Order: sequence, then structure tokens, then C-alpha cells
Amino acid sequence: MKSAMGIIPLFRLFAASIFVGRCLIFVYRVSHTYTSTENEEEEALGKWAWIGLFLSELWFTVYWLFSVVVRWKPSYRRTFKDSLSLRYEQVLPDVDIFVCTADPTVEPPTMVINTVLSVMAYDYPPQKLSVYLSDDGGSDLTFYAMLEASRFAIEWLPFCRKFKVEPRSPEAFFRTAHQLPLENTDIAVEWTTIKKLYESMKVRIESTTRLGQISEEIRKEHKGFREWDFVSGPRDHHTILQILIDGRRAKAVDNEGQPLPTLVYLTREKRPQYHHNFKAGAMNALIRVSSRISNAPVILNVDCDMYSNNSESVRDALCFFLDEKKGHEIAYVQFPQVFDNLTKNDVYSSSLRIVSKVDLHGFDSYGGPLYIGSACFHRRESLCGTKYNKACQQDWMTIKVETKNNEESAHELEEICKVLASCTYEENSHWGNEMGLKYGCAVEDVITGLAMQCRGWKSIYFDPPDRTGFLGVGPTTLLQALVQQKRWSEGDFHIFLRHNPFLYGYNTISLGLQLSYCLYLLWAPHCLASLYYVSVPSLCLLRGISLFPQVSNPWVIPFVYVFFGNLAFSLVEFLYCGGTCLEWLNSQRMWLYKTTTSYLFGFCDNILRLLGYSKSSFVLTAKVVDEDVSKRYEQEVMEFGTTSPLFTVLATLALLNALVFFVELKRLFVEDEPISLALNRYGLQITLCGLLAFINLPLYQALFLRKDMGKMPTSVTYRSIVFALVACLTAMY
Ligand SMILES: *[C@@H]1O[C@H](CO)[C@@H](O)[C@H](O)[C@H]1NC(C)=O
Ligand SMILES: CC(=O)N[C@H]1CO[C@H](CO)[C@@H](O)[C@@H]1O
Repeated sequence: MKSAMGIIPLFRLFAASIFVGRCLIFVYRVSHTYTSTENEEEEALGKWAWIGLFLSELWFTVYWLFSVVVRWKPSYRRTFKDSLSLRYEQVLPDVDIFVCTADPTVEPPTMVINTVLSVMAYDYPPQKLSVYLSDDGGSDLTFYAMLEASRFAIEWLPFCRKFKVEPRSPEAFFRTAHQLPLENTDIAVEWTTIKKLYESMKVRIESTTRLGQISEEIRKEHKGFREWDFVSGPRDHHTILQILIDGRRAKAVDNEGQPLPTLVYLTREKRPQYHHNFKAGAMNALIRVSSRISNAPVILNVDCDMYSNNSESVRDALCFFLDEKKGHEIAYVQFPQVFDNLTKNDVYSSSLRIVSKVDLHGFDSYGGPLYIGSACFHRRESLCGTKYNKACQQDWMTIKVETKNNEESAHELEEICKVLASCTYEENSHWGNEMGLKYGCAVEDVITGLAMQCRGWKSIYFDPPDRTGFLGVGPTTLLQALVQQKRWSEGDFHIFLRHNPFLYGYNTISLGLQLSYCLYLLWAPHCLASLYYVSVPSLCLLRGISLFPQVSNPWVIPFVYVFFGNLAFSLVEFLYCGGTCLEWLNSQRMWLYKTTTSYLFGFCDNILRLLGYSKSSFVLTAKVVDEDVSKRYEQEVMEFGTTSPLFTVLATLALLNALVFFVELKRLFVEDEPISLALNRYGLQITLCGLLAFINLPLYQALFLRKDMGKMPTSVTYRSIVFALVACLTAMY
């Protein structure tokens, strides 16, 4: 990405020209208005439509300015791990790693332990690593998998060290490295042995998971299973804390006699009468429990579906924290979230390509990317609510782990820590507000990151140029993708309303960063302008109301330039970031779908909350992905298949534009008015409508042509046909 710096001046020039174009559009909108020769009613309608369009364009311009601010001066970072090693190898700080899982059916235990094994095997002194798993599902199946993982680690860690294995998630390693290294028979033997070990472990875990319960034999293997005798359900149980590998003990060694990282299993107490605050609650329990066990000054947080693809990420992150000049002001180092199960053209635009290759680099240059929930290294201090303060420059070498008391046995420690993860511990405390992750927001990560920045800390975005740090699993159905976006947009707008960066960040974060934040925080209200633009011009077309300049009029130039200029820019940017043309087209479609549905529902939920209704009736659908669905996903066929209000909105808009487009084509060719006249008058409106119809082609297929289970359900089809017809008829008469 070094060459990216070279094109920045070009981008600025282009942005300036678009800005001029947008200003000309406003001049046109203000200096002209809709006039009708027919009647007054028509004229009034047209005038209102005109004003609405003007407001939408105003909004688009403001929103576009945020995106320009983000792109203005991106920064790209590199690390020098050799220097780190030379200077600090003997005194590297301890690192605690938190892995969060919530449900053994959605997040299978094999996936969880692959993530755990990949982070245990970091290229870092193992006695300085502690890995904590928070199991919010409270499942003994996950506990059993962790027990197996703690045994497998004894073989796996030396193997990784010896052969410099990458990636260090066994599943990913054996999947990507199909080829047996034949040249060297020693390696081949060990390779086969460890692969067999892994596979037999996987079979044991999967068969237990399928059974849904732990057999008597296995229960005898570890005292921890007895804890489940008192568990009455996933929402009602006491704290279960088991130190599976106690790295403080000399006997915790692998098969080469090297120390092992500490491995802890935690499921915090849950009671029906206490709100558990989802992932934020789990993270806060982990922060407290780990502070008693290992209390490392650096905390890495990953989701259980996001394994480490680069064994040097810890060192990468420490290069920033240990930097002499700037290191002391950094609260967190965020890595990009990359997904490794996406198809070539990424039909649901899950890759966050522009977010990770463009936006976050821009945030970085203004003093800090957002915290996006996973693949992020934190300074424990800042996470625990400390304000940044120059005087408290921490000397990493002198932080010796005071609380690490080697006298206590693991069992004693477990008993002491249990209370830290109980429901009542947080009562009348600052946890969830000033300390730890914040509660009460659908995007606890973003609001927590912003709060840290408002307390004076900086953050870093590090996108490793050579090898991605973390690889996760992105949404694989349309509904999953849209529901995820709904949650994000709802939470982001909630932050804008309740924790506004301009107010809370006044004087502590730069204006550039405040404006950059708006790019995400204002997703939800963006739906209004988008919905207007994809429906009103088409409906007006039916009625013969022309809302854009005639094609022969010079005023048409700024409209065409801004519209197609932006499209061309986004295509070039996409290709530059490594995407394909088809992927870009898919991303445009998904942007349309997200704004008109997810953001709309996210917006409505916020409005309802403001009015005092705490929760909308909108329910999450389960993430069940059967084989059929995966197959369609791999063929990049859009998945509908369920009835959802989101789909009704999508289909109605798509049908509306298709209907109008056909009616117009018919008018153009069948009626006696000369084509050129009508084209001149409605050219832009027809083009807009046609483009919308074009981008919706896969949706029409799902409505009318497809026969598989992933097609649009008939009830949604009928409903949307009725809605679209009603809208058209209302517009016409
Ligand atoms: C993940 O790591 C492997 C092995 O080092 C590497 O070949 C691959 O390119 C990485 N994946 C990504 C997406 O960077
Ligand atoms: C293309 C691809 O790798 N898809 C996989 C993504 O991840 C899900 C869940 O792990 C799998 O079911 C898909 O096969």
C-alpha cells in the first residue's frame, strides 16, 4: 500500500471537482422549481417532491464529506519486530488473551478450541501468556473440548515451534497444507502423527457434541465436570472456573519440557433476575478474574470464530505499546477483521474490504481507529477506566505481576476468583460504565473505544502488510448479513444520540476523528435519504413529474458527473484494494439493501427507544446453515428462503422500480409522443429507475424464476406485489 500515498493528491483533486458538482446541483435545485402546465394539484405535488429531493441531496453531500475526511490523509504502519526482540526480549510483558464464545450450537466447540490453540501457540514466551475462555453458553461440551485442547497443546505447541507452522490453528493448518512434506522423512513422520492425534481428538469432540451430553467415562477424567451437577440451565447457574493449565507451576510443561501457557475456562454466574449484558458482561468478568490470576498489562481479545493466522501478532502489537516516544498514550491496537470463508465475488459484501483497507487507515491518521470487538490488543489500565495522563507514563519493565501469588494452589485461586464473576459483584460499582466495556449499547465495542479516546487515549490501526493477523467467519446468508448490519447501525446511531463524539470528545479527540466517526454513527438516518431517492423519483415518473434537468439542458452535467463520477471512483477504489468487478457490483447491491432495510429498522428502533418503547418486536433468526444453504452460498446464489419484514421491503422497492421501468418503456415506444421528447424530459429519471431495476436482477430471479428452497417465500412475493401495485396506483391516480 506504499503507493497509496502517491494517489492521495489525485483523490483530493477529484474530491474537489465532485464538490463543485454538488454545489452546482444545489444551485440548480434552489434556482429552479417544478412547474406544471396541467393543474395546481400536480404542481404542488411536484414542488414537494422537489424539496424532498433537495434535502436528500443535501444529506448525501454531508455524508459524502465525512467519507472525504476519512480518505484525506490515510496512514500506513509497519513494525520492526527484530528491534523489539533485540531490546526487550528478556523483559517482554505478560499478555492475557480473552476468547469469547456464547453458544455451543452456533459456535461449535471444535471451532472454539482451534482459536484457543492458535493463540496458545503464539511465537511468544509461553510462561508469559495466559488464555481465558469465556463460555457464555455455560456448556459442559465446550468445557470438554477445552480439556481435550489442553492435552493436545502438549504436542501441538512443540510441533509449531519446531517446524515454524503457520497458521497455528490445527484445523486451518491441515486444511491449507494438503501436501505432506516428502523431502524430509522425519518431518513427514511427525506431521502424520500429529495430524492423526488432531483428527482423533476432533472425532471425540464432535461425537460428544452430537450426543449432546458427556459420557460417564469422560466425566471421571476431570473434577470440573462435577460442577455441572448443579447447573439448571444456560441462563441460571453459578460461576464455573477451572484452571486447566496452571502456567505458574513447574509441572505445566509440554513434551519437550518447555513451559505451557496458562489456560483457564470460565463461565460466569447467570441468574434470571440479573441482566447479563451479553459480550460486554462476559468481557468485564474476564478482566476481573484475569486480574487476580495473571494480571497481564496487555489484553488481546478475539471472538471464538477468529483464529490467529500469524504467530507474530503479539510482537507486532507490542512494537506499538513499547515504543518509547508514543507508546505510553496508546490504549489499543486494532487489527483488521478478515474472513476466510468468503466466496470469490463476496455476494453479501461481508469482506469489509473498504472498511479495513481505506476507512480505518483514515481513522488512524486522526488519532485512532474504532475498537471493533475482536482482534484487538488493549492496555489493561485504559480498559479499566484510567484517564490518560502524561505523568502516569508506565514503565513496562517495572510492572511486575504483583498479584501473581505462587503460594496459592490452583484450587484456592479458583475459589477466590469465583466471586469476581458473580452476578452481584457489579452492583453499585462503575463496571459497565466507567470501568471495563460499556453496557446498554448494541455495539459495546465501538462505544467503549470511543469512551477511551474521550479519556485522552490514542489507538492504532495495524494492517500487517505481509500476512493477515486474524481470520474469522463472515455471514453466509443474506438475512444474517442484514441483521448484523441492523444491529451495528442501531448501536452506532444510539452512540450518536447518547454519547455524541462532538460533545464527549470535545477537546480530547480531533475534529477529523469526530467527523470520521459520523461516517458510521450516521448509518441509520442515512436510510431516509436513500429510501426517498429509490422510490419518489420513480413514482413521480409514473405521474409524469420530471424532477431532474432535461438531457439537453447544460444543468444535467453536474448531476451526471457527480453520480457517475462517484460510481467510477468507488469501482477504481475497489479494484485498487484487490476486489473484482463483480464483487464491486455485489457491494453496491448490498449497500442499497443495507441502507433501505437494515438501517431503516435500526433507525426505527432508536426512535422507538426515544419514545419510551424499549424494544421493537423485531426478532433475530437462528443461524442454522444446512448443507443446501452452504451449497448455494458457494455458488454465490443469494439466499432468501425465510419470511422477514426486511425482505418485504427489499422486494417491494425492487418491484416498484421494475414496474415503473416497464410502464415507461411502453409509453416511450407505444404512445405517439416522439421518443426523443420524452427521453429528453425524463432521461435521468428513467436511467435511475433502470439502474435500480438492473441491480435488482437477482431479486427478480428469486421472486419469479427460482425453484430451490432459497427463493423468495411465496407469502413475501404476494405481499410485495400488492404493496408495489398499491404504491404505483396511488401515484398514478
Ligand atoms: C494466512 O496465513 C497463511 C500461512 O502463513 C498465508 O499463506 C495466508 O496468505 C494468510 N491469509 C491471509 C488472508 O493473509
Ligand atoms: C466458502 C467457505 O469456506 N464457506 C464456509 C464458511 O464457513 C461456514 C461456517 O464455518 C462453512 O459452513 C462454509 O462452508
